[in-house]
Amino acid sequence: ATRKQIVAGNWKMNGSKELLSQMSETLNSESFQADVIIFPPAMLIEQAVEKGLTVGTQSVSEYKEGAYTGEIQASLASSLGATYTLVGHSERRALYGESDEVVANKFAHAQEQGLTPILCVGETEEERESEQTEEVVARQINAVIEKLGIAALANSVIAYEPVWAIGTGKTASPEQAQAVHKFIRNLLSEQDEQIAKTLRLLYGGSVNEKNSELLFAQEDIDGGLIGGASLKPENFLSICKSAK
Ligand code: G2H
Repeated sequence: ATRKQIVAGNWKMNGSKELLSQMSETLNSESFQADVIIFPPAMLIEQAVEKGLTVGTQSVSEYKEGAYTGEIQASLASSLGATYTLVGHSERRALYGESDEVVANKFAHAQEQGLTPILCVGETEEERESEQTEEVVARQINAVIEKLGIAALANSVIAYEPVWAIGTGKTASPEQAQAVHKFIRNLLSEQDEQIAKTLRLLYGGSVNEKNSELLFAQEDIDGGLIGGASLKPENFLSICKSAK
């Protein structure tokens, strides 16, 4: 594929100033074919930007400002130099009750404030076993398209993360992942062929330095969203190098 791949490291609620220093030293001493993005805890965003990294937030509020204690403000993140945000990560959906509608609102607001959203979608184990994978993924993507129109996806990224593969050590096989990625690309091409061709689709869920190369070599997989393995500079470096 001609799409430039992305390797995104989602630290979740992990890491420290020290890890940020080690990570930036490791990454800054190399150059990559892929775009490498770090999603540290929000409090480290400014320092990560100062160290020359491309940075995103793990979540953003759907609101512009106001009485929303503890939320992350998109405009402020953007003014500190963040350029991406995750929206609808499965942990936000499952642990913080983010519905498809809330995720669509966050997607819209992030774009308004100049952040590129990475929309996370994926089925649970139960949904996969009852053969609802495609239905669930289509519903999650269509919630954004119905609210904003297909054109809004032009400046975005989608990450397919099967919930059963997240932090469990169980990775989708390259064939399983490719099948869902192809389904997503076909779904988009029914509405806009150009967007379907250019939109970058990441795979997430227990990606590590051993399985990344084969996953990233699949036709419709344009890189990965990495959790656990993004906390170890050497492992993350290998993953970044395996992307094209
Ligand atoms: C999925 C992924 C990163 P991990 O949440 O978003 O985490 O690689 O630890 O499964």
